[in-house]
Amino acid sequence: LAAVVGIFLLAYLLGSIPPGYLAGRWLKGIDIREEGSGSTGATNVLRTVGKGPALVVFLLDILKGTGAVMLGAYLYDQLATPLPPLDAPWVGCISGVIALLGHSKPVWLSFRGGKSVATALGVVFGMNWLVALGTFGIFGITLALFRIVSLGSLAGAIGVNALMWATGQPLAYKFFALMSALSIFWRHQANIQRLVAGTEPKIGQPIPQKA
Ligand code: NKO
Repeated sequence: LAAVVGIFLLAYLLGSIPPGYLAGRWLKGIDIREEGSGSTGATNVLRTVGKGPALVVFLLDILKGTGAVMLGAYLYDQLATPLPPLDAPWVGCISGVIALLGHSKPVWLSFRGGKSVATALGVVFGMNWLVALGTFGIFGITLALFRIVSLGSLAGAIGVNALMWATGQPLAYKFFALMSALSIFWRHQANIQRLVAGTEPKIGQPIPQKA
């Protein structure tokens, strides 16, 4: 049991590494959580730091999720005494959810982090790369059509559930997709309000000041 707790702790720590925050600190000397949308995600890095850093943050945030799910399932597989009813997909799912928690609620940053989009995509990459590619495709098409990142993220969060079911993934993966969609929608409340009001900024644009 201690080993399983260790695996999940590792997933949290991995998720809580904050590339977006460090980009702001190191490159511009700012606390990115006080700028733009206040998120430590790649979109806010693009908005407040720059294009190159945003791409690096995006890739690192993905890698954190992929690392958490792959490492979790691998380490669990190495255990001499597996704990039923947990099997590798469920350990991957739980590691993934915990990595999202680490990303959005990092202990280092008084629990204020990102919106769990890129890290969730990374977890899905660790589960099934074709589903992840499809999800990224849905995001990309939505972004190309509307030029609004948050809308793409929300479309991807719905789409990943459809793709998990359409391709007959393990129940644990479907469950992860549902949990991450709920988490993503929850963390995009301010974005959804602006989308409805028609004031959500296009990619790279500043957040409008409230009247
Ligand atoms: O600052 O509030 P903001 O405008 O920044 O940010 C809104 C944005 C927050 O997300 C990010 C992460 C980087 C965006 C790149 C996303 C690429 C892939 C999208 C996959 C879609 C959803 C995945 C669900 C998987 C379970 O939204």
